[in-house]
This record gives sequence, C-alpha cells and structure tokens, in this order.
Amino acid sequence: MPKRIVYSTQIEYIQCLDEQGKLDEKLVPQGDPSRLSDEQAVFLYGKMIEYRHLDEVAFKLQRSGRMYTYPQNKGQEAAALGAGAALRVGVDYLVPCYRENAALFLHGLDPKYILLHWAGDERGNAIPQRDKHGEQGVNCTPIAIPIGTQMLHATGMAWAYKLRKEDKVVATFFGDGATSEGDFHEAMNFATVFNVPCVFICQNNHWAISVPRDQQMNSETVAQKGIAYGAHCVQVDGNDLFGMYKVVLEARERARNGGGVTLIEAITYRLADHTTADDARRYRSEAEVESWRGKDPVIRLRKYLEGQGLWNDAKQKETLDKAEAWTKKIVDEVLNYPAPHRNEMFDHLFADIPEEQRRQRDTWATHSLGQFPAQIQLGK
Ligand SMILES: Cc1ncc(C[n+]2csc(CCOP(=O)(O)OP(=O)(O)O)c2C)c(N)n1
Ligand SMILES: [Mg+2]
Repeated sequence: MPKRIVYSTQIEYIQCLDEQGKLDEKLVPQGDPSRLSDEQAVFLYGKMIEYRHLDEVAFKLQRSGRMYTYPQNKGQEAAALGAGAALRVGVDYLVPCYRENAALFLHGLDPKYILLHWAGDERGNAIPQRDKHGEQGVNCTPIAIPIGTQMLHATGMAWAYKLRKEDKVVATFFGDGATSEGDFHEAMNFATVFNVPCVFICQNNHWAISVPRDQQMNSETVAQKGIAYGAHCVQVDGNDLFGMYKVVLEARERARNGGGVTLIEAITYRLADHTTADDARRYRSEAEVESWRGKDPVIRLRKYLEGQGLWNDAKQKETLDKAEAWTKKIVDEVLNYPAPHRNEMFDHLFADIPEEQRRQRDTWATHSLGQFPAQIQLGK
C-alpha cells in the first residue's frame, strides 16, 4: 500500500472594519490591545489625509516635469499605515518596496527624501538611514526597486538581531508580483528555518503592472505560499486600518517571542496607475476600478469616525488645509534642495570605495557628461 500524507489547512481572513465603516466589536473588543483606540484612529486618519494629499502632489510634480517617475500609493494607505502603527518606532525595522510611504513617514522618514529619490537624487535614498549627516537615522532601509530583493535583506537583518539577542522585529513589505520571484521563497525558507523575528507583509493589489494575479501564480491565495515553509499565514482586508493593525501587532509579538515567522497577505488595490510611466486603462476595466473606489480605506475610516462622533466636516476641512500647507513646505524644500555633487552616486554603496568604482568616479569627474544638463537640474 502506498503511504499517504494527509494534509489539510485553511487560511483565515480578517476584516475588522467593513466597507460601510462598521467595526466588528467581537473581533476587536473595546480595550483589547489589538484594537486601535479612538485617539489612535483619529490620529491615523489625519495622517492618511496628509499622505494621500502628498501622493497626489507628487503625481503632479512628475506631470509638470519636476520628477522623473512616481509610483502612487493611493488606495493602499491603510495597509501601510496600519502595519506602521503596529511596529515600534525607533525599535523595529521597516524594509519596504515602494508602496509603503505611509509606514515610513509614520516612523519618522522625512517625505522630502522620497520625493528627492523619485527626482533622481541619490541622497533621497541614502541620507535618512544615517546619522553622519547630522540627522536622526530612521529605522528603514532604502526603498527597493528590484522586485523582491528586500525580503532577503530583511531576513538577514532579522537573523542578525536574533544572534545579537536584540529585541527587534523586522517587517518587510512587497507586492503580489514579488511572491513570484525566487527571492521570496529563499527568504521565507531561511526565515522559517532559522526562526528569525521577521514579518512578511504582502500588499496584494491584484496586479503586477499589467499582469493580473491569476496569470502570474497558480495558487488561490498568496498567504498559502507560506504554509509549505511552516510560516503562520493570514489574509487580511488591507483597506481596513483596524484589521491591519491587529494582524501585524499579533505577528510582531509572535516574532518577538520566538513564535515564528508570519506571512500576511493584505488584500488591497492601487487606485492609480502602476507608476507615472503606465496607463492602467489599457489593461484594467473602469468597472473594476470603480468597485474598488467603494472600498477606499480613507472613506471607510471616515465613515467609522463620523459614526462614533469623532469626526465632522469642520475637522475634515481643517485637516485638509493642514495637509496642503504641510505638503507645500515639503515640495518647496525639495525644489530648492542644493544640487547633488556629481560624485554623489558613488558615495553611498561602499564604506571604502573599491578600485574599479574609484576609477569610474575619476573618469566621470573629467567627462563633460559629469555635469548635469540644465533641464534635469533639480535643485539650485
Ligand atoms: C527584479 C525585477 N524585475 C522586474 C522589474 C520590473 N517591475 C517593476 S514593478 C513590477 C511589478 C511588481 O508587482 P508587485 O510586486 O505586485 O508590486 P506592485 O507594483 O503591484 O505594488 C515589475 C515586474 C523590477 N523592478 N525588478
Ligand atoms: Mg501588485
């Protein structure tokens, strides 16, 4: 008789705040540590408004020729913000891709660096993590454009924290498309075998540029990919701030207590194009986008807060005005940022620059192309 290994499992789907703004009181009872307090929810709603406004302005900067490209985060704010709120600022470490601006800002990253980065300035990705420029370092790595690579960095960092017995959790963020990369599988395998304090947060926005989820993976969910590695796997409504906070908080505590690695699949949707170089109308139907506009995390949270008597039109206007002033200040600073030294792109890769790079840098310095042409000169 052939032996048979019987295996059955299920993926839990968590939603605390539904599309009508109704909170599931059983899932997150009043006073439960995994429930955001009223004060926290109001604070985070204000941040959502600020960050969405900045996101819209960044799009306009690109359209008006002052930024090379920009991937809007619009629609995915709750996933990033709920996760960011559940991680300890200045203690835990964020290892992002490029759609988690909200989490980075919440942890202290000055938004000007994100804008500088997309304007092609190396300093946007190099300064924030370092103290040497006289600024407070932020616990985040630079945003990762090569899809999936950051998950391996996160795993290595978490392993280091474990070996050093430091009470830190590393959270890494990535898209659904990234889970089709080998890096995801290597990272999950290593992280679970060595039981490192790492939380894997997938923002499943259903598309990897123009490739829909069901054409790039044969599994029914992203979450179940972690089962084979022995990770804790959960799906959550990524447009639900309360749900995100709860699952990430639980995953964080599990990681801290040596309880294992968690893979979180946050179901969300990008309401804008992939980047400013894309036109999503060519591959997504208007009906699909429209259905997700109804699940917008900002609208949902506002409904909840209004229902609780915690928000009203006057507060909305006041917050929007503040968001506009806040954004304007950041944009002014970016547009007037001193131009980078042309050697800047060589400065942040190695502590001691290797011979080959040194040679390239010296050649660059003598070449006329070493001068930035006027039209792409960002700062003064
Ligand atoms: C290694 C690598 N391959 C291809 C690309 C080109 N690329 C940029 S974004 C992207 C899709 C990523 O999709 P997903 O992981 O779902 O993230 P999303 O953009 O939807 O947030 C691809 C293929 C890249 N940046 N890096
Ligand atoms: Mg995606």
